[in-house]
Amino acid sequence: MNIKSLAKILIVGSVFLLITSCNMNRSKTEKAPHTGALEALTIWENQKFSMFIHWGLYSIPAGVWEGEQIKGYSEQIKGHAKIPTEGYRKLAAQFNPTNWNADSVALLARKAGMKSIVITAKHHDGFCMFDSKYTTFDVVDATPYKKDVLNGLAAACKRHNLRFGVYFSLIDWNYEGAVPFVSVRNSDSIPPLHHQYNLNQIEELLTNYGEVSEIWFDMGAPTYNQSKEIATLVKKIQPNCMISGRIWNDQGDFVVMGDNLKPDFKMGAPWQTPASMFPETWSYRSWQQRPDVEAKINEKIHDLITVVSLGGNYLLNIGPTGDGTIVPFEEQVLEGIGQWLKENGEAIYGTTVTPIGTQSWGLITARDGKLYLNIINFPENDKLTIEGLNSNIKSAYLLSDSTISLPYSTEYTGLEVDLANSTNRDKYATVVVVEYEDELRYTPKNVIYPDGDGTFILTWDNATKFHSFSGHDYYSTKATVVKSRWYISGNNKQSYQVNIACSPGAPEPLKLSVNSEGHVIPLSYAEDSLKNELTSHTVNSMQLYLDEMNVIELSLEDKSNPHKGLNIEALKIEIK
Ligand code: H79
Repeated sequence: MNIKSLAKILIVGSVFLLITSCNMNRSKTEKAPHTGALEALTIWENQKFSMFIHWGLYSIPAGVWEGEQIKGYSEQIKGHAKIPTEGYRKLAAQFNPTNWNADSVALLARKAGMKSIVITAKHHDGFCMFDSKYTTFDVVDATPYKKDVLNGLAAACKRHNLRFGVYFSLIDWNYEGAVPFVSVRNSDSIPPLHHQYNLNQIEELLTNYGEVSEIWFDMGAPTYNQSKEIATLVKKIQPNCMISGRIWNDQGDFVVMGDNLKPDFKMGAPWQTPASMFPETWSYRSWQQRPDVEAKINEKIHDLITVVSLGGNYLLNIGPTGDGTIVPFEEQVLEGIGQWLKENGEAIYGTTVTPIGTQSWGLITARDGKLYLNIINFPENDKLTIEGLNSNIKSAYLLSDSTISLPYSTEYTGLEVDLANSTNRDKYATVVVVEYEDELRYTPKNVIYPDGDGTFILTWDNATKFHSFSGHDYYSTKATVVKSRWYISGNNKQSYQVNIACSPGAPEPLKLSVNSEGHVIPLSYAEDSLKNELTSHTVNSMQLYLDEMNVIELSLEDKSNPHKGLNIEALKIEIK
């Protein structure tokens, strides 16, 4: 965008800064404001790996209707096969899952290394897997099974030390007060009667099943007020229950990626990838090809590592059959992941994101003083390199066997670990631990050096951007930039002048932080903010002690909504 066509201007207020050391470990996502919420969010973020269960009446036809294999997600067979509501309701008479054993399911989740289970309380078909007093189309009133599935699973989760969450679709193909089924686009509006019905059932879910770790809303196109009202109700009953971003209108606590999608960019809000065993379906499909368990274990371990290395949670789904049997293939996949985690879980649980991006050989996770190099493609020359890493390295060894120490060298361009004598290689992902002293020192590729006049020029283009998702339904959701960051390579000059000119889409108070918390420059809009040109405003001379490597971040001052974007069109920050 032409800088001259910018509409609004903002300038910095004055502030004197005292800069201490740069700590690049502090690259966690920004958290919600009050302590209880922050704690609940941290617990949720630290789960890393959880079980999703798609199970309901649709598990009985299992992707076949009137002898025909029905394409499209099998949990939506009513929509895909255009089954009339009366006919679909009759499935309830067949629901008697004698093989369902909530304890076995919970134990399988434990064995897989999962920390919670999220089950479909109600999917788009409107059938409730819990005893709802607002409908008879539920597992207790309408089936020969007569038992409340959620109740049994919540109790089993408690017994086996797992957190318990529920999936709840905001659309309903059974409820008379809902918009009649139009298409499997599933993004219909929600009439007032249906909204009230949802609120009633959400209240039941959060009242009758003990602590609910997350409520996973999905689809529909609620209004802003409807989303807000649902979120308020959830927090009123269970303040620590995490709300999925598919409540829409920025009312969720965490962002949900599209089905089976991982971000290929950095995230600046808590987030999760929901994944199915095969992208074709979530619920059981009798004709699903399940060719190769090991290949699937490999795929899912790599996805888990990728998601965690980007700071997210991985929610991996199983689809039990109509009689409650866990599909053996799915059980084997989970056990395979669990075995890997048993040896390598230290590289996953409680880890943080590093500023070091994806490497050709794999992905990096971290905790204080340690980097975990998760090798996905073994380098042919047995050399694992991280360009730009200049920390004081203490040791390098295999996570699975710390007695095997690996030779390493630190050249001026970065770190190189020699894998030649690491014989103990994992068939899915080998993890190398690198321990370092002091802080993590890393020079990213987009580091900014002073220009010929000794000025650092920070723009929207040379920023590292951190994203969230914002939208009013599945299809309108777009990535927003919630934070931008610059790495600048400084010297010890003590007095820098900072000039900022910025064109926001809508004026919101911003803040610029220098080298982590505590050194914040509040930004306010200038009186003349409707000028037509982005002119450079010489503001204040301030004392800025720059380290060798410095992290400058721009974000909204008000962080109460983690999804709200900066809404910036163009920006120029000069530090000279
Ligand atoms: O419960 C599962 C799905 O039934 C539900 N969300 C997950 C967790 C869902 N309902 N509607 N949608 C998802 C809309 C999804 C649409 C798309 Fe696609 C998924 C568009 C692209 C990927 C499915 C596959 C439809 C087209 C291709």
